[in-house]
Amino acid sequence: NNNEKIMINRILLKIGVLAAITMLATTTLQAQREMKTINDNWEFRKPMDEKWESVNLPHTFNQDAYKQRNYYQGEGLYRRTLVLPDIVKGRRYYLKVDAASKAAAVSVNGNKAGCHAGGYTAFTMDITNYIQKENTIEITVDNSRKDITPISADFTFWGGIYRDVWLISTPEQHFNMTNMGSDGIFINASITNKKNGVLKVRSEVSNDALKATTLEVKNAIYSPEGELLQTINRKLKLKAGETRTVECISDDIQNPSLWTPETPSLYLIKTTLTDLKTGKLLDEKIHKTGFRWFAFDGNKGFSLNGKPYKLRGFNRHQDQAPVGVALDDEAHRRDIALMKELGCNFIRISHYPQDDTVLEMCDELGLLAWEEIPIINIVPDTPGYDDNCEQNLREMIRQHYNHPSVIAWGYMNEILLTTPAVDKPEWPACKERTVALAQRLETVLKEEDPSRVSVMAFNMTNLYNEIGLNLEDVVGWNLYHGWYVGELKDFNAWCKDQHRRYPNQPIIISEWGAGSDKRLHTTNGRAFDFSIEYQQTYIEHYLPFIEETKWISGCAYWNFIDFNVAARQESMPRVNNKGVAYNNRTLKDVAYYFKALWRKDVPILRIASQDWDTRVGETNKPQAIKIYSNMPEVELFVNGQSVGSQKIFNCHTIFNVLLPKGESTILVQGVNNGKTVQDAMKICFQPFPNIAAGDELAINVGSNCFYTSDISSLTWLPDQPYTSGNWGYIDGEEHSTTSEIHNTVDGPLYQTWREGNFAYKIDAPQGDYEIELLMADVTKPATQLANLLGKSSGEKHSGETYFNISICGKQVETNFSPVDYGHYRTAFKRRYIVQNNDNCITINLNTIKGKAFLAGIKVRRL
Ligand code: GCB
Ligand code: CA
Repeated sequence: NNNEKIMINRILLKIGVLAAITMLATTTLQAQREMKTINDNWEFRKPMDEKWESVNLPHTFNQDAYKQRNYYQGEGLYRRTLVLPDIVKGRRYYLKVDAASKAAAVSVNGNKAGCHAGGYTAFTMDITNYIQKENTIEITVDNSRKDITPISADFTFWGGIYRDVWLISTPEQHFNMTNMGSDGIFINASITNKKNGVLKVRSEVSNDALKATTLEVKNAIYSPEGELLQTINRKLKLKAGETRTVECISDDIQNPSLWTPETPSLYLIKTTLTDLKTGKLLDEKIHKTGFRWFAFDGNKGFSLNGKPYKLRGFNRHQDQAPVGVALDDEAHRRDIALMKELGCNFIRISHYPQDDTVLEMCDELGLLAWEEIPIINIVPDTPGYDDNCEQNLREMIRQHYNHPSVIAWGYMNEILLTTPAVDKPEWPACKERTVALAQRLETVLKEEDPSRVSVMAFNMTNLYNEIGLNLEDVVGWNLYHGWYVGELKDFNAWCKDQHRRYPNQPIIISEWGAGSDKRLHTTNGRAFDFSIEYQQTYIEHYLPFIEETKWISGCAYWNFIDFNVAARQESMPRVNNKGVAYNNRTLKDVAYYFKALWRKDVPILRIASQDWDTRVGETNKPQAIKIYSNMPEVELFVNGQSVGSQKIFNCHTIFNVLLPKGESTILVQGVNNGKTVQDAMKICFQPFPNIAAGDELAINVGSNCFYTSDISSLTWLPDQPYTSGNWGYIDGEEHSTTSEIHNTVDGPLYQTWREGNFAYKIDAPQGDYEIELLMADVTKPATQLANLLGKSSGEKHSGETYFNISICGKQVETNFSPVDYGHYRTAFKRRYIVQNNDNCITINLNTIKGKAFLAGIKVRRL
C-alpha cells in the first residue's frame, strides 16, 4: 500500500506543478471576481431539536445510516451569520451551493432567496438585493421529497449540505451567474479533417447595470506547455439588464496534442471580460479543454482518436465512513488517483453527478467519464417528477460540459427493476410513462450536448429492447450472472445473444460485481457466500471475456468501494460489499488482478492472500496461496525455501504449499526486464483444533466458509459430513439467508444453518465439556431491497418452530424455540456443561413443529 501512496502523491504533485504553471501563465491583472468558501461557522438542527449544534460544511445529518435501516429522512436546518463589512454598491453577490440533498430553500435575512430541487447538482443564487452588513443565511434542506429524483435506489439518500458553499461577488458586468449552476461559458474542442484543432467558446455575458455598456470578451488560448497560441476577441454592446451569448471561434490549431488517458494534454483558455471604454478588467474564468474524438460501434466497440480502445473502469459511489458523503475535495481526488493507479482509463460516475473536482481529476489524470442523473428502479407517477428529471439532466450537462473527460451522459439505471409485471393491469401505464420520459430526456440531452453520447443501464431482461428503451446511443448492461442469477458462464452467453440479436447496438458492461467479506474464506466458493475467494473467481471469469470481446466497448466494475446502503442487509448490514476496495479505500487483493490485467507499463506482483492471513487446516495438507501478476512466471519462497516456479495464466497462479505451525514468511519473486520484483507477507497457520488437548473447536454450521471473528480472532470451520475419528453432521439440509441478524457482530455465522431432524457427532475423549449452540430463527425473513432480485425468495415464513435438543444422550432443551419471546432474526447462543462418556459427543435435534435448526457449534474440553 505504501507504493500506491507514493504513486498517488506523485500524481498529485504533478497536478500541483501544473496548477502553478497555469497560474503563472494566466494573470498579471487582479481578477475582478471574488470567490471564497463559507463552509465554516454554520449551525444545524432538525426541526424537532431545540438546540443548534455547531458544524462545518461539508456536512450530512445521516450518520444514522451507519446504524439503522430507517435513517432520518426529513428537514435539516442550517444557519450562519455572514458579515460583509465592505459591500460595494454596484457589485453583485451570489451564494453558490455545490450540493444540498435533496432540496434546499435559501433565505437571507428572512427573505426567500430561492429554492433548488436536486441533491447532486450545484445551484447559484443572486442575493444582492437582500444583503446588508450583518446577515443571517438560512438554508433548509429536505432529503425526503418524493417529487425529486432519486426515489428508490441501492444507496443512502444522505441529507445535508455536503459539498462546498461559496460566496462570490462580481462587478455589474460579468459572465452569466444564473444559468443552472454553470459558469456561463461553454467550450467545444473539435478536430477538423482528423488533423487541426478548433475551439469554440460560447460565453454568456450579463449586464446588471441600469445603463448600456460596451464590453469586450477575450479568449486567450495556451498550449499544454503554457505557451500563448492565440487570442480571440469579440466586442459587444449590452442593454441594461441584458444577458447575451457571444461565440468565439479560434483559428486552426495545427496538429494539437490529442487528449488521451495516456497523454491527457490540456489546453488552457482564459476568458476575460473588459469594459471597452475604461479598459477595466471585469471578470475572468479559466478552463482546460482537450482535443479528442471517439466513437461507439456495435461491431467494433469503442474507439478513441480513431484507434480501437477498451474502456476499463469502475463505478464510483462517493461515501466514506465515518463522514458519509461529506467528503473534502482531496478525498474525491484521492479516489480518482487510486483508480488511475489501478490502470483505469474510464469511470462510470454512478448514480448521480459528483463533485466538480472528480471531473477535474479525470481531465488531469486521463479517465474517460460517463456521468448520469439518478433515475433508478422505476418511474413513479408523481406530479413534477418528470420536470425534475429534466432539470437534473440540464444542470448536470451545463455544469460539467467543459470537461474533456466526459464522453457519455446517462439518464436511467435499471428503470424496469421494480416496475409491475407485464401481465399486471398497472404495467401499460407504467411502460408508457417510462418510455415517454426516456424519449423526452433523450431529446433534451441531444439539444444540450450533441457532442457526447447518451447511455442507459439495463438490468438482466430483454424487455428494454422490446418496449423501445434502447433509444439511446449506447446500451449499458448491468450483468450479475453467477451472483444474483445463474452461473458465471451465463454472462458470456447473455452478451453473445444480445450481440447476435442487436449487432449494431453499441454495448458496454456498465455493472458486474460480487460481494465479499474479509471474515469469510473458502476453498470452494459460491455465489452469496460473501467469501473473498468467490469474488475473485467471479472477476477472473468476467474480465478476460470483456477484454477479449471486441464488440464489448469496455466495462465498469460494480463498485470501486464497499459503500453504504442503510437498507441493505447481507453479511455486512448497511454495506454493499462488492467493492475492490474496502470503504476506507484499502485495496482488496482482487484490485491487483485488475491492476495486473490493465497495467502493462509496470510489473505487478502481489500475493493475493493478504486478506486471508490466518489459516486453519489439516497438518500436512497444502494451503492455497494465490499470486496476481502480469509477469510470465513467478517463484515462491516459504521461510526462505523455494517451493518452485509457476507460469502465470490469466494474471494469476495458485501455489499449494505446506505451512508449518505458526507464522511463515511467504515471498514471491519475478523477473521483469532483468530486474527482480518481490512481494512478501506473513501467514499464520494453525492445525485443526485438537479437542483432546483443550483446543476450542468452532463449527460454522451450514457453511462452506471459514469465518474468523473480528473480535476474538477465533476461526469457525466450514461444515462437513461426519466421518469416523472426526466431526460432522448426519442428515439435515443446509440453508442460508441474507437477512440481518440482530444483537451480534458475527452475523454471517448465523446466516447459514442446517435444518430438519439431524445430528452432529464429534469424536472426542471422555470427559467434561462445554458445548455452545448458536442459532437465529429466520423463518420470518426481513423485507429485502429490490436489488436483491430473487435472492430473498425461498425464505418463507414457515410458522412456529419447536424442537428438542439433546447432547450426549441428555435432553438439554425441551419443546424449545429460540423465538419464544418473538425475537426473530436475533442471535441466540447458549452454553451447556455436559459429560461425554463414550468418546463421542452427539448433539441431536428433534423437530416437534416446523423444522429444527442450528447455525454454529463450539466445543471445549474442561
Ligand atoms: C445494480 C444497481 C446498483 C446496485 C447493484 C447491486 O444493478 O444498479 O445500484 O448497487 O446492482 O449491488 O445490487
Ligand atoms: Ca453458520
